[in-house]
Amino acid sequence: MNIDFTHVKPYGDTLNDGMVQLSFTLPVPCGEEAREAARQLAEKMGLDEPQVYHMKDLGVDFTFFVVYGKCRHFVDYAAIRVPKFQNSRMNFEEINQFIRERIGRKVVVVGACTGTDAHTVGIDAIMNMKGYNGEYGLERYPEIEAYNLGSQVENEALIVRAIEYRADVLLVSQVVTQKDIHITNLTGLVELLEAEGIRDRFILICGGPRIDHELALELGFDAGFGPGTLAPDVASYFVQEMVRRKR
Ligand code: B12
Repeated sequence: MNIDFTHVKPYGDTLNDGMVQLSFTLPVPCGEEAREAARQLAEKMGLDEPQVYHMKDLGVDFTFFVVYGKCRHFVDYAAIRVPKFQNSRMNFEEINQFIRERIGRKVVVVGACTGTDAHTVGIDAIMNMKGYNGEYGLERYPEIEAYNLGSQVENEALIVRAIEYRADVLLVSQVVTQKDIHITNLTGLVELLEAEGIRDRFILICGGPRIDHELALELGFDAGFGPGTLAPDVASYFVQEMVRRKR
C-alpha cells in the first residue's frame, strides 16, 4: 500500500477516510438536545459527518456518548522526532552481570508512589520480589538493593530515605493525573532536590499510565516509563546510565 507519511489520517474502511470513534460525557440531561450538543461538539473538534451512535443516561443530568465521524486533520508522521533511550535492553541475568562487571558494587534503588496517590500496583510491578507479567521485580535482583516505600509518600520523606540509603536511583510512580496532580508532584520533587543541591546525586525516573519519556524530560527527570513497563526495561536504562555518568 502506498502511504504518504507526510499526510497520515485515521483509517476506518478505506485509506484516508479519517474515521474515528470518540467517547465523552456531557453534564446535560439525556435527550435529543443532548444528542445534538454531542454532534455539534464533535464537529467543532474537527470531525466531518459526526453521528451519535450511542447515548446513555448516567443519571443526575449527565449523559455519556459514543460518536463516529471523519477526522479532517492529518499529521506529518515523517517529521516526527521522539526522544528515545540510548541503551540496549538486557534481561535479568545480563543486568546483574553488567552491574558486577561494570559497576562493581550493589546499585541502590529507592521507589515510591508519591503525594496523595495510593496506587501501589504500578511501583510494586517494577520492584516487588515476585514481579509482574513473567518478570521478577528489582527486589529479586542480587546486585540491586531495592527499597519500596509504598504509596502516599511525601516528596520530603522520599528525599530523606534516599539520602539515608545512599540511593543511586529514585523511582517515582504517579497514577492519578486528575487536575494534573502528577505534574505538580513530579516538578515538586525536582525543585526540592535542586533547592537542596542534590539533584545530580540521583538518576531520577518516573513512571505511570500517563507518563512517557518526553514528558519526564520536560519535568526535569532523567527518564520516564509508561504502561507495560517491566523491571528489566527500567534496570537496563539505569545501570547503563550509571556507567555513562562515571565517564
Ligand atoms: C486498582 C485501582 C485502584 C485501587 C488501588 C489499589 C492499590 N493498592 O494500588 C484503589 C481502589 C485504592 C483506587 C483508588 C482510587 N482510584 Co484508582 N484505579 C485502579 C485501577 C482499576 C487499576 C490501576 C492498576 O493497578 N493498574 C495496573 C498497574 C500494573 O498498571 P500501572 O499503574 O499503569 O503501572 C504500570 C506502568 O504505568 C508503569 N509504572 C507505574 N508506575 C511506575 C513507576 C516507575 C518508576 C516506572 C519505571 C514504571 C511505572 O509500570 C507498571 C507496570 O507495567 C485504575 C483503572 C485502570 N484500569 O487502570 C484506577 C484509576 C487509576 N483510579 C482512578 C481514581 C480516580 C481513583 C480514586 C481517586 C477514586 C476515588 N474517587 O476515590 C482513588 C484514589 C485514591 C488515591 N488517594 O490515590 C482513576 C485515575 C484517573 C486519573 N487519570 O487521574 C483510574 C484510571 C480509574 C478511572 N478510569 O477513573 N484505585
